[in-house]
Amino acid sequence: MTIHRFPQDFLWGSATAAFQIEGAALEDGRRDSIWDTFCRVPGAIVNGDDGSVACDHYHRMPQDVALMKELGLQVYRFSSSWARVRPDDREFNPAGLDFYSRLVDELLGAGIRPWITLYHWDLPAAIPGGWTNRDTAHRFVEYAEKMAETLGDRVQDWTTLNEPWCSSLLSYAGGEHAPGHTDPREAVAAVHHLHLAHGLATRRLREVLPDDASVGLTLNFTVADPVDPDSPTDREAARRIDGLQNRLFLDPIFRGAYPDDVLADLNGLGLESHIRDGDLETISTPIDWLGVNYYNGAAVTGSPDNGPAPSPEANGRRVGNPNIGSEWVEFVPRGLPVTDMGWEIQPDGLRRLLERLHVEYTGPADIGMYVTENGCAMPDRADEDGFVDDQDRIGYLRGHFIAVEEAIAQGADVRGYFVWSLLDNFEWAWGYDKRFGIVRVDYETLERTPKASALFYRDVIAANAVEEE
Ligand code: GBH
Repeated sequence: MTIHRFPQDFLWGSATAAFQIEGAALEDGRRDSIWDTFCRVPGAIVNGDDGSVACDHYHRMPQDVALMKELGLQVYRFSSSWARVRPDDREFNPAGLDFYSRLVDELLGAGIRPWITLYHWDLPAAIPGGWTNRDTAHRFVEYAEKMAETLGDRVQDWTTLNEPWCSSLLSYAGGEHAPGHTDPREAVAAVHHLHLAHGLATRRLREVLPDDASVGLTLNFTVADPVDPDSPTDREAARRIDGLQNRLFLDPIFRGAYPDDVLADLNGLGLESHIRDGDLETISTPIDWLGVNYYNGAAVTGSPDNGPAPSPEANGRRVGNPNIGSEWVEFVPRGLPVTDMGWEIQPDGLRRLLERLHVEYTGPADIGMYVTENGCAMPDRADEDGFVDDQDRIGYLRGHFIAVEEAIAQGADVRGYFVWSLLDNFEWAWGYDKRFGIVRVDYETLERTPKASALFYRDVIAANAVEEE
């Protein structure tokens, strides 16, 4: 039996996001975020679900932290809700700030390192124009500064944005995420303004935070393989998806420039018109680490002559196509096993991704990586005690842990891993239908029950090693 051992100071944790778990949507001064309003749009969310109660984490936070401690988590990645902290985009809300302060104290008391993300998609609805408006980047800096002043004495690890691909292309062109628009020109404006928000906030955080603070951001990646590696059009499809979903976000940050080939693919959508002098210097302010979210691989094909491919499915309905300028690219299943999301299970994609990022981006910048999200929705079935024997999720996690260890053995500087997610929670357009947790949540009673995967994860953390099956 092969045992894969992790470096001694490797960090093991789990991740959540405010809107997906907190609930208490209109309590203690919180106001609508764009996700609260989007949930009211008929048909936007499966079953008409919303975030008003979610996992009720806002009221059950101390018990949830106790649960993390039981599982042996060393670090907890959570997000703060901008709409709770500065509800109307005017005064800051003391009760909102106090919640995150109490959460941090609870974590530190339990010996768990707090890892904060400032933006996991719950933009205050009161901000005019959302991310199409350049001014939103400046509003974000004010919010980031306030959070740093409030928590900077206790929180070392700061993330500006989670997955700007989702908050730009999937939200303003794909229409699957709030605000649910399908306008490619709005999407490129959002891309640039999110980048700007990240760069400006990184600079401000460094001014406000103590010297040993660490600032980075989390991107989501698609490892796109050509269906036929010998087909020039399939290779072109793979280049385009890599450009649009990966390099469009990596290059401004690591190289201070948008990639030329992607600008050409987006020709006519006006991305350049949003760039002002100095923006790219700001955006490429050095970061201390890169957060890597990886869920699945994808095989791509298609041809511009075929016209637009059907857009990826949102929640059983087709909306816009997030692959702007490359709408003809088609994602095709290649017969691998899939999760309950229909996403193919391909741990080797994670190994390849980490090795590539190390060689092309984080290595040259001399920074490390963290896998800030990885996990799966599975068709869980609970027994009468609420226990889920999720051997399928264990298999998924085991395969991806091994992939991370193999990447490290090949020289990739990966310093930690966070399972998505601690709890079953509000899975965006899919509502409560899809369950990503290693802990089951009964949405009737809100009771939490660790699944078999949580117990497996506890053992992996304790051993700092994973066995091949
Ligand atoms: C993350 O986003 C989020 O950060 C988190 O909040 C969320 O709950 C979690 O993942 C689970 O969804 O074209 O079919 O190959 C996920 C980002 C981007 C991952 C699109 C899957 C491609 C699917 N997703 N990606 S496909």
